[in-house]
Amino acid sequence: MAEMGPKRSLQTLLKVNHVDGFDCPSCAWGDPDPDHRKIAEFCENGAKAVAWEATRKRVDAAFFAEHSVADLRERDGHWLESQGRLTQPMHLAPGATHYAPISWEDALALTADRLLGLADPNRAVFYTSGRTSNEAAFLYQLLARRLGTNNLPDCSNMCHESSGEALSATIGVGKGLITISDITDYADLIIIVGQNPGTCHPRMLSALEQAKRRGARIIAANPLPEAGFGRYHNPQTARGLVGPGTQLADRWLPVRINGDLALFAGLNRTLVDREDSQPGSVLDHHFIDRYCDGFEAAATSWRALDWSQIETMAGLPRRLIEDCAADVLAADSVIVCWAMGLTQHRNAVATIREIVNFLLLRGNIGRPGAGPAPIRGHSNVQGDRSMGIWERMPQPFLDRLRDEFGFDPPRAHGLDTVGSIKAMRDGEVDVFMGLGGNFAAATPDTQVTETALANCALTVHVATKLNRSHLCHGTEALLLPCLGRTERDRQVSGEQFVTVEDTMAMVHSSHGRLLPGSPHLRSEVAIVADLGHALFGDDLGWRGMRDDYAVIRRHIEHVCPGFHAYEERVRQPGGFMLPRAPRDSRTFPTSTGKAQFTVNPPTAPEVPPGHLLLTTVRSHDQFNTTVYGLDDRYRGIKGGRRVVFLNRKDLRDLHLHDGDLVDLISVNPDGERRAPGFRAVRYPTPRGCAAAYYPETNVLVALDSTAETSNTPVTKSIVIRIEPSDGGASV
Ligand SMILES: Nc1nc2c(c(=O)[nH]1)N[C@H]1C(S)=C(S)[C@@H](COP(=O)(O)OP(=O)(O)OC[C@H]3O[C@@H](n4cnc5c(=O)[nH]c(N)nc54)[C@H](O)[C@@H]3O)O[C@H]1N2
Ligand SMILES: Nc1nc2c(c(=O)[nH]1)N[C@H]1C(S)=C(S)[C@@H](COP(=O)(O)OP(=O)(O)OC[C@H]3O[C@@H](n4cnc5c(=O)[nH]c(N)nc54)[C@H](O)[C@@H]3O)O[C@H]1N2
Ligand SMILES: [Mo]
Repeated sequence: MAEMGPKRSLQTLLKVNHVDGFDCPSCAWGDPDPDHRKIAEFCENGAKAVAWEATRKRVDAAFFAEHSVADLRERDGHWLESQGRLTQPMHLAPGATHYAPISWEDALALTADRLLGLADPNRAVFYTSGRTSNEAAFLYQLLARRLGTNNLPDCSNMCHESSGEALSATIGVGKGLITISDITDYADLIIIVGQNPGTCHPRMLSALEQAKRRGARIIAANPLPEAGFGRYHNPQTARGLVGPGTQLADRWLPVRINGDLALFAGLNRTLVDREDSQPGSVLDHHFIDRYCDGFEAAATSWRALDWSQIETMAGLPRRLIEDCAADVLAADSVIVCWAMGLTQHRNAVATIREIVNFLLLRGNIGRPGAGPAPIRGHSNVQGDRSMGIWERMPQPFLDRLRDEFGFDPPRAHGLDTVGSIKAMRDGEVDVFMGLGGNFAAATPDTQVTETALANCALTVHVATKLNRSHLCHGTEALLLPCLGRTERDRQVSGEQFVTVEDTMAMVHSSHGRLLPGSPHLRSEVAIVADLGHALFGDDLGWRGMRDDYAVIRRHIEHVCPGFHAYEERVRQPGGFMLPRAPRDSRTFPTSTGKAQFTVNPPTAPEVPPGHLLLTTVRSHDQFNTTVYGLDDRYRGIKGGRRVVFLNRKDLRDLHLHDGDLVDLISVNPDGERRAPGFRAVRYPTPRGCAAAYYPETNVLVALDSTAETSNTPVTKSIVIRIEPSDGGASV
């Protein structure tokens, strides 16, 4: 209410996730079918995201005249975004101290001029954050490839890339296989690993509550006892407001940070042992024989596992793992949900492959209430990938793009997020463009990344609000303000809607309802289309695509698999579901045509004596680098974000007390990195395991520290040392 005022609040919030409204700009959780939606189909954090965008505060030309870039660099991210919405294009001239107004035409001409002047199109990088609509994303990748580069890094490189890698290699499709009704109506057992739905996907709790009422069991594996797993009061039912609440998780496994591969290997070992002693009682032999390859090698590796090693790595006693296996055996259908607690480790891809093994053993794929469920982060991060935002799109996609538009897209793989930072650092990039996001704050090795961005000749950001990345500028910089999800988008042919895909692969439309925050704002689609026109004239029909987004959807229909009759189907209430062959027909489009069992020996980061493993998490008052406030209600933190959660015994061993000020020092092959001034908080983390908030901790993550094959920065298992602080830093 403070951000939007009462009338605007009601007008806006009652349109969130409704058939005639807009898709919530927060997380990627799906919507119930149109008949089952509530009047208020949003959560507390969705409301914050909407209010943040629909605020009445403005960052206009006067603001930039008042604040130099150097001034603004002294402010934290929370302050920057709190100043309000960007209102008009701004330009930072070479050597200038302040951003100054520029016309749209000049801004786009300048960008086009620099891009056309590149010695090689691969000296440009086009970053995307996952809030971008399908239409804007499709145009953006088209623009990059028309220019001649596959340098399309995105936030997914830091997010579910490991899930995509593991799932494509084993089941042939890089997406999750479930829908909401698999949870609410069918699953007997739901395992939630490395995910904090209470904060990050709050509407998932309603689905879990329904599953519980039907008798499903829930297991949570998490080093932290997250609030959502305990007593849950559904704020949207009368019972939830007054009743005793539901205990959501039947079992909580306080796994060690990065102990999940060992945990699932231990579970698989237990299942195979039981099968060996009672043949035919555990495994789905029909499924394994007919649909899978590689079972024998995997089974042999499990039989050879050493239990004491598993217990140490997982930080869990064998008994507990065997109890879980008993839950698994009692369940006809099992879903495993996961998020960043699994994807941001060195062995992340192996861990997720091991989860696939676990599901394959009992045929928990391709039937109701079963399957892998990577729960995506940004509201359209999955859609952006479907549209071709990826530095490594498969050749058939590029062929279709060629056939549709009549130019030959580049074939060599482009740069991902970490690759882009390295290339910028090494002076191999001249132009960085960001379609949303906060590249400087979200990526690892903050100091290196900020210097890397400064190495560019031109940095261009399409954004709704001011953030750190806009202040880590190249020699010259542009800030291009765009419409948000909540706002009306009017083009020549009339009012437009955009489309998005949620984590359940449901594609639906999103209609902004508010008047734009400033008359100068342009839609992301219009900005990209106009840049395309400035670059190439109307060769690919950029104008027509800008004027009527249905024209873009017609192209998408021809280029992106699963989008036939796009316009018609997306206009149906609730939209349509994209095909996922393993779910639909137990077809596995892998290289062998079968689902692959894999061998994944458990590994764990080496932690020298006196050191700890640090995981970086989100508070209840933030959306990624957007910090709404300084509290984390569910974890009992108030008024500050520079805190480090530590086990009681670790505190004692370090001769520290709750409330002491400490520095965090990460230990990397190329040297140490320090994050000063954190308040120690006693917390029930496992021994040797610490937690602190992201993005403040990204200074600690070495650029070279990435997951095997997915190249995702290792932000959830950082080896650190803790020292008393000299008190020099702010808290
Ligand atoms: N309110 C809110 N919603 C969001 C976001 C937000 O910032 N705020 N971000 C969005 C985005 S982009 C994403 S990707 C998702 C992120 O959603 P999550 O992945 O749920 O968010 P994180 O805070 O990164 O939390 C990871 C969880 O994994 C646990 N964890 C950490 N290390 C390990 C480990 O080694 N093993 C296991 N088993 N667990 C571990 C942490 O304790 C925490 O509960 O949320 C989306 N939704
Ligand atoms: N240490 C650590 N690092 C992490 C993570 C972690 O768990 N730990 N998580 C990683 C993950 S999962 C992710 S997804 C990334 C997130 O990385 P990003 O997606 O790059 O970051 P966000 O903070 O989501 O971006 C916020 C900015 O987006 C802009 N914005 C908001 N809405 C819109 C819009 O509608 N259009 C446009 N054009 N701009 C908009 C605003 O200017 C806002 O400041 O961070 C990663 N980094
Ligand atoms: Mo994410």
